[in-house]
Amino acid sequence: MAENPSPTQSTTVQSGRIRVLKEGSRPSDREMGPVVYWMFRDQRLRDNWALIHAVDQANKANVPVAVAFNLFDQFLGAKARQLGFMLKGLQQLHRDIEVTLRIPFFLFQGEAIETIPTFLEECGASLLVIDFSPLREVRGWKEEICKRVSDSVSIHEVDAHNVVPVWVASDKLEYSARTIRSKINNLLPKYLIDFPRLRPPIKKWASPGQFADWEKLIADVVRKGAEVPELEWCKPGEDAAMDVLMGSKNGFLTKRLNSYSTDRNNPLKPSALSGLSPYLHFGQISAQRCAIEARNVRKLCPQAVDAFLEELVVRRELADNFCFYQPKYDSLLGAWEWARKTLMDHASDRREHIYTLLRPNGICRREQLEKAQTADPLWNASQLEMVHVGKMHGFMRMYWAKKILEWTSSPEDALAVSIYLNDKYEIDGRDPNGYVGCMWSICGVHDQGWKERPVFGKIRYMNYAGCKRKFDVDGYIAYVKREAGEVKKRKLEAAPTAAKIKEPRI
Ligand code: FAD
Ligand code: FO1
Repeated sequence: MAENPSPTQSTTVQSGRIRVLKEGSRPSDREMGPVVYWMFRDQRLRDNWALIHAVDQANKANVPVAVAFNLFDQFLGAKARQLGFMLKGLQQLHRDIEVTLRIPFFLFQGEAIETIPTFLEECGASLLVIDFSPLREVRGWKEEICKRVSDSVSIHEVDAHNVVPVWVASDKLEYSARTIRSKINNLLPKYLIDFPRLRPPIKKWASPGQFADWEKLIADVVRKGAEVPELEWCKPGEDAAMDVLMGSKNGFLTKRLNSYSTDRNNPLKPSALSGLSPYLHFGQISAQRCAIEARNVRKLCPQAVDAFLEELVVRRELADNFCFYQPKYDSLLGAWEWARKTLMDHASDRREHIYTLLRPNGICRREQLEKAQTADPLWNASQLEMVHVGKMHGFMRMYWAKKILEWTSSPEDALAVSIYLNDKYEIDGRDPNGYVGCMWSICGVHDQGWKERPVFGKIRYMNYAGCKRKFDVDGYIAYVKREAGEVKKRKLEAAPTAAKIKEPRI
C-alpha cells in the first residue's frame, strides 16, 4: 500500500483548486483522447497547477498532453510593451517545454472561441484544462467554448494564480482586506504547500508542436504596437522572474528585502519594491512560489516578509475576489452604495481644474493628462514615470488616480480615463489589481469613508502637501525627469539612421 504522499508532496492537484466547467459524456466504447491545456494567465512551466493537472490527467488516462496558447489580435489595448514582454516569455517557454518536458506547444492567432475548439476537434481531445482569470472577457470565452466543443469533451478550470483558490477563500464579494484576511490565512496551511516536481508525461504526442517563427511574430507585434514601446529594464521570462525574486546579484528576497519594510512607500526608491508585478501579471512566476520563498527567509526580516505577504497574498487575492464576484468591477456601479452616494452628492462641486472635457461626440479629451501637461508637477512626473518607465511606483498610483477624480467632470469619467491610461502604459496593466487599484482610489472599494470634503465627499483624500510630508517630492520629479530623458535618448540612439536625419534627404 503506497503510503500517503506527505502533504507537501501531493502528486496531484488539490480538488479545491479545480472547477469542472463541463463534464464530458464519453461513450464507454470510445477510448479517452488527449488532454489539452489552454494556457492563458499562467504562462509558465514551473509551479503551474493547471499544467500539473493536465499532465496528471493525461498520465492517469495514458494519453498524451499538449499546451495551446491563443494570441488575440487585440487584448484590452495591449501594445508592444506588453505583447513583446509576453511573447518573449512564451518564446523561452516554447523552447523549454519541448526540451525538458517533451510536451508540444501550439500557438494560434485569432479568437480563442474559434481556434481552441478547432484544435480540440482536430486532435480528438477529451479534456481541456484552462487556468483561471476573473476578467469578464475570459469568462465569456470559456462559456462560449463550453457550448462549442463536442459533448464528449470535459473542461476543467484550475486556479493556478492564487495561493488560495478564489472560490475557496470566499463564496462572496468581500468588503475589505479586513474581512478576507483571516479566511485566507486560515487556509494557508492547506494551500501554501510546495509543488510536486513535474516530469515528462508518460505518453508522447504524435507530432511535434506547431509554431516556430517567433522572431517574425515578435517583430510584427512590436512594430504594430510601437506607440507604447517595449521596456529595456524589464527582462521577460521565467528565469528573469526567479532572478528578480531571489537572484544572487539583486534578488528581492536575497538583496533587497530589508528596504521593503523601510522604503516601500518612497517613490524615490523603486528598488525597495519587489518589482515582481510584470511577472505575476503574465503568470511568468507563481505567487505561491514567491510566498513559499518569502516564508523561508522570514526569520531574517519578519516585518518585511509580513508586509510583502499582505500585499502578495491578501491584497492581490482580494482583487481577484472583487473581479470574480463583482461583474461591474471597473465601473461606478461596482462601488458600494455609500461611495456612489457621496460621489454623486459632490458631483457638481467646483473643480479647480478640468482636464478631460467630453466633446460633443462624447470622446474624452485626455491629451493634457496623457501628455502630463497639468498644473501639478508631481502628478505630471508620475504620469511620465508610467509612460516612459512603464511601471509607476505603487504609492504614486494612489495619488495619480485620486487627482484624476479631482480633475474630471465625473467619477465615471475619472474611472474610464485612469483605467484607459493604466492599461495602455503599465507593463502590469489589464489586471484585477489595476481595476481594483482604480476603484479603491476613485470610489473607495475596500476602503472606509473619511471626513467629508468638496469633490471627494467621503472618499479618502490625498494631496501634494501630504506627499511632501512623506517624501522628497522635488527629488522624485527630478528622478523621473532623468529616467524619462534616458529612455528617450536610448530610443533616439536605437532609431534607424534614416529617422535621425532631420533635414529632408537630398
Ligand atoms: P510590491 O509592493 O513588491 O508587491 C508585490 C505584489 O503584491 C505585486 O506585484 C502585486 O501582485 C501585489 N500587490 C502589491 N500592492 C497591491 C495592491 N495595492 N493591490 C493588489 N495587489 C497588490 N497592480 C498591478 O499588478 N497591475 C496594475 O495595473 C495596477 N494598477 C494599479 C492602479 C492603481 C490606481 C493603484 C492604487 C494600484 C495599482 N496596482 C496595480 C497595485 C500596486 O500598485 C502594484 O501591484 C505594485 O505597485 C506593483 O509593483 P511591485 O510588484 O514591485 O510591488
Ligand atoms: N493571454 C492570452 O492568452 N492571449 C493573449 O493574446 C494575451 C494578450 C495579453 C496582452 C496584455 C496583457 O496584459 C495580457 C495578455 N494576456 C493574453 C494574458 C492574460 O490575458 C492576462 O494574464 C490577464 O489579463 C490577467 O487576468
